Amino acid sequence: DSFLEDPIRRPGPGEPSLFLRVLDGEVAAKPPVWLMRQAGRYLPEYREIRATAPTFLDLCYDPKRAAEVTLQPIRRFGFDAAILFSDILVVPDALGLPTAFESGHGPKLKPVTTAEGFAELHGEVDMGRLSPVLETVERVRGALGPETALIGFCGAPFTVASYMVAGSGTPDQGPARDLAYRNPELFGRIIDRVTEASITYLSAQLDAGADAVMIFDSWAGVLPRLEYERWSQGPIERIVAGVRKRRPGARIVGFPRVSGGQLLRAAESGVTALGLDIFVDPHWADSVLPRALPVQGNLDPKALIAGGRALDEAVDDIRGAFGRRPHVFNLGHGITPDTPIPHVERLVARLRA
Ligand code: 1CP
Repeated sequence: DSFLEDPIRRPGPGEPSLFLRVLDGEVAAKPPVWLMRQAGRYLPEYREIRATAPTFLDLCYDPKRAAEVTLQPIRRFGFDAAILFSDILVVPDALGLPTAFESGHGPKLKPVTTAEGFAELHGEVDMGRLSPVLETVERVRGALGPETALIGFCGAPFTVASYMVAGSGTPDQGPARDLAYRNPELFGRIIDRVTEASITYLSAQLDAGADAVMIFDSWAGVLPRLEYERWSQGPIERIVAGVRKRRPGARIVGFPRVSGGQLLRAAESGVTALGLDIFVDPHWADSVLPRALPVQGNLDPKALIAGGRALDEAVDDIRGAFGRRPHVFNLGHGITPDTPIPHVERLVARLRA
């Protein structure tokens, strides 16, 4: 494969992954780097393959093509980690909830708002439905050298449930928050079903060859303390414990998009490392988080679009803040389609200079 000769890669082909060493507690002189949503529309080679699949979900369930788009950013930029190409909403889909992605309109699911609606879900996640995703993991792991880690993922129960209740994206997950107050018993059953499914699904991804898994809790920040504890923190702790019971030592990265005290709580959930979003001040985070806890993040995707001096300054500020702890460089949110490819190259070159 051409990317094995890429001169910007460190460590060399066949050497152990720097990403995994940092998750295991090493402070690297030059941080490993990957970018959330790194397989995506800013890449012409992604757009070409995306155009051959009728829907986004078809691409997620096509192991050959999903593996190919997972590998594209590794070939082009030599990132230290690949992330499985899929979506957090394949879990509701595999729980029997009709799930679709309409081009340009985001996800559409059949909303679950009543006991009758909940009763239509499968009792357990249908792993047959998810077997193409696990085949993608196997294919990607087989194509990568040991110097590149493979990250699997799922959504956190609150974030996934919020789409199941609303049936689509919303500005602030109002429908899920209302249901959680109005009918906590029903909302709790949805959360529990997703929690169990996530334990099964993440364990299967690790068995298929994922080196680490990430739990995306993109919407936890809309919850006040008591609701956060009940619907976000508790279920994530159960996932961490459940996966580790099956897979002792499993590396699990949390991505709680929360602020202040809840970030400190998230650090206590048992995760191996914490992903930080763009609103977290890296200097503050470094001063309050446990000294040995690895962190990941948290460049503003807008700085990557801007490029030039603004990009360099933002990168150096984050590196400076996290220079004394295990740190994986990443964005604080997903890369967007309008990101110039030369700016991504500039970022990687600066981190490795
Ligand atoms: O072609 C298209 O229209 C599909 C766009 C797309 C892509 C490329 C969606 C729809 N999902 C994805 C991939 C995806 N989603 C990955 C792949 C790995 C990567 O390269 O990083 C991952 C990790 C996700 C995770 C995800 N999906 C999250 C959590 C992270 C985040 O961005 O906050 C969430 C909230 C989703 C739901 C989702 N899927 C897609 C969209 C447009 C959305 C957001 C819907 C909304 O809230 O309006």
